[in-house]
Amino acid sequence: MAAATVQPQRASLFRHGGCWLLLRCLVGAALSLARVYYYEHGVKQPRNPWHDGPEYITQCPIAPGTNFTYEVQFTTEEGTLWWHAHSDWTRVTVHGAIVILPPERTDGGPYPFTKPDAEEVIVLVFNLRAQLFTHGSAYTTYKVMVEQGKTYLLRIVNAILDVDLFLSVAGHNLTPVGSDASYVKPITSSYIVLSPGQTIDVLLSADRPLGCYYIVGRQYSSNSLSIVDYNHSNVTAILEYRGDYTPSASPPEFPSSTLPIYKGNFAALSFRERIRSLVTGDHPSNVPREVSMRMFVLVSMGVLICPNSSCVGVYGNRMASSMTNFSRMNPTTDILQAYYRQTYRIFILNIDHNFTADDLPLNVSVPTKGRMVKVLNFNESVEIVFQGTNIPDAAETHQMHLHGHSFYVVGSGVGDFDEVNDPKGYNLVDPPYLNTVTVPKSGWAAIRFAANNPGVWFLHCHFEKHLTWGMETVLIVKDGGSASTSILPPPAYMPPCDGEASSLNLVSMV
Ligand SMILES: [Cu+2]
Repeated sequence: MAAATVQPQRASLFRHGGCWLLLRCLVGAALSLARVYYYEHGVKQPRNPWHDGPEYITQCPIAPGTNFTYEVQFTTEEGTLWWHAHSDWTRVTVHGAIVILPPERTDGGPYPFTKPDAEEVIVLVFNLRAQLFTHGSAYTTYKVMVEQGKTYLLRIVNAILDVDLFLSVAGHNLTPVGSDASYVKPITSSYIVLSPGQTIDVLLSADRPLGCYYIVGRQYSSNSLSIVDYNHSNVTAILEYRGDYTPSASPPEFPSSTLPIYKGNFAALSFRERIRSLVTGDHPSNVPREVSMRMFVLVSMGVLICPNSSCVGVYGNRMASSMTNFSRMNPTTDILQAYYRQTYRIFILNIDHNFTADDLPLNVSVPTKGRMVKVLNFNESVEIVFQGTNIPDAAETHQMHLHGHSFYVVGSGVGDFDEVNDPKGYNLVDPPYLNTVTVPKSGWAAIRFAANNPGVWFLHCHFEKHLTWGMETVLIVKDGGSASTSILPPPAYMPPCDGEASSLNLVSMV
């Protein structure tokens, strides 16, 4: 039985662009059962992967009773990001918003849009009654109080583990002005959609009669109903006008006509198609026009074969997910230390990628377990096309998130990527600049970025179950040949690892 709430901010860290933040993580008794890692989602951390956080990628666990201080440097980010634990599924409750204001001003400006009268941070979570860890207002309906005639900036974070979410406010339009801490062209929409890991900043004008209006989130379910049913509950909060009036005895107005249906594929695609970078003199687009490294990356569900069909997944096997037919497994030490100390070897395995054939090759539905990496030269101009599959009848969206970089989403579509014709439709003018891209169900998404941040950076699906099942890899960006283009030395203390592999064996993914 599920109950759902819209969660107000748990913790917000307000800083200005170009500044540093020290985030001290003390692992005490409350978290003694879990060894944790923290991660500042979307913060680029230039040359400093030591303070990025994901488990066995850039560090080993912070043991109970110990602490580790993260240095967080904000550079180009402006808007809303968030931080969360990055170990197993602990981020379900260990998270909070980060608000990065424009530089040099302390009054919240200058924004490249009409200055709002007030701001509100909303972190979206689903609370299951079966879960022990809930927030303070878990079972109460959250209220956003507004005054008639004023404009509000809602900073919305999707912190849900595995659910894309539609959100609509009864009687009110929403105007996105930023996403993933990058400004976007203002558009007027009656709803938004955002995937786990994504943030959207929207303006809302309180221009309706005094009263109460529901803010409603609803799962956008891209699964096949034959595989997974969707969550039928709605996530609700109330937009309440202040003023001298007698509230109606009736329930608040519900956004019945504007909130998309659960299976609203078209609504999700059409909203995302409208999101474009702002592109002004102060906020230019630097999308790479030429590409020096092109990667085609299959993102797929699959199974690991269990002896005698002894597992509870499909046909008695164990569920898995993969990138380019490899399902990632964690090492016993972290890849960053192995890279920095040069105690690793990279192997190349050739795996057939012909997943579009009618007679599917076994290695697509049964991925190979491996520790994948892709090594990139400094400042390489990279294009990655993520291609979703429908194996085994498990097509759904994937939310591919890259650490250490934001990227331009230059194109996306449904069906198989056409390498001849689809690039002709790329948006190289004002593509959105994000850190998490949603790959449409049974479709593809293309991103471009300059690999200008030396280090070891996690690339993974932000659906937590897919990450756990192996839809993850690592990009290693090599040093650029000078001190200012090289990875920083490690801090004096890094949490120790259980095992120190003399040589870590890795697999090149493409
Ligand atoms: Cu996924």
